[in-house]
Amino acid sequence: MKPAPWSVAVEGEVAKPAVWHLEDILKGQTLEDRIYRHRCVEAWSMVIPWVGFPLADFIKKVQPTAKAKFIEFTTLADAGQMPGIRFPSLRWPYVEGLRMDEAMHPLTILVVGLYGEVLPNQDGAPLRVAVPWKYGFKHAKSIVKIRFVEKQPLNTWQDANAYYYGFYANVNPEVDHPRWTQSRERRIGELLRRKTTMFNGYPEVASLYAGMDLRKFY
Ligand SMILES: Nc1nc2c(c(=O)[nH]1)N[C@H]1C(S)=C(S)[C@@H](COP(=O)(O)O)O[C@H]1N2
Ligand SMILES: [Mo]
Repeated sequence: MKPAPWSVAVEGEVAKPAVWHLEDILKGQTLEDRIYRHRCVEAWSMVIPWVGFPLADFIKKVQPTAKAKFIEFTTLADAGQMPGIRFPSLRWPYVEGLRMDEAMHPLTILVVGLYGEVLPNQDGAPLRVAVPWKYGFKHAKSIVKIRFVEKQPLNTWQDANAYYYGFYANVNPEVDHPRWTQSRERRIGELLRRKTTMFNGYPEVASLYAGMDLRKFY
C-alpha cells in the first residue's frame, strides 16, 4: 500500500469542504507522544505509544456547521493495493464514526506515528484515529474521507452485526459481548488476566455519557 501522496476529503456540514493534502493537515501542527491503553473488543489489550495530535485541532480548522452532530470516517478501499477486500467479509470501505463531542474530546487523536516512527502501513498509514476509551474497532485506519453529518453514521461492524456491535463501543466491563465477558482482559505480555476498567480507565470521558443507558447504547 502506498501511503504517499495522501489526501483526505472533508465533506458535509462544514464551512470549508475541501480536499486536504496530508502535508497541509500537518502544517504548523505540533505532534505529541500519547501513551494509551488499547482494548480490543475481543478481550485483549496492550499499551501503545502513538504519535499524533488532537482531532479537535483539525476539526476547528474546517469549521463544522451547527448541524454537524457526528463525524464519519471513510477509509481506503483500493482492490489494486488491498487484494483482501475482494473477499466480502465486510462491506468495504470500512467506515467508522463518532459523536461530535467525542470527536472534540482532547483524548481523541489523529495518529501519524507509532513508537516514535512513521506509522507503518499495517497500523493504518498514513493517518488513523485513536479513541482510547473505545474498543479498537472504532479506530479507523488509512482515512481518506471525513464527513460531518446530522445523523448517526452506520459504522461497518454495526452494519455487519448490530446485535454484537453498537455505535458507541465504549469499553465497559459491565456490558458483555454476546459470546464472551468484557469484565476481564488479557494484556499482551502478561500471564494473568486483569480486570477491565470503565471507559478503559479514562474516567474523564464519563460526563459525555451522563444520563445515557450504556447497556442500550453499547
Ligand atoms: N481502514 C480500516 N480500519 C480498520 C479496520 C479495517 O478493516 N479497515 N478494521 C478495524 C478492526 S475491526 C480492527 S480489529 C483493527 C485492526 O487493526 P490491525 O490490522 O492493526 O490489527 O482496525 C480497525 N480499523
Ligand atoms: Mo476487529
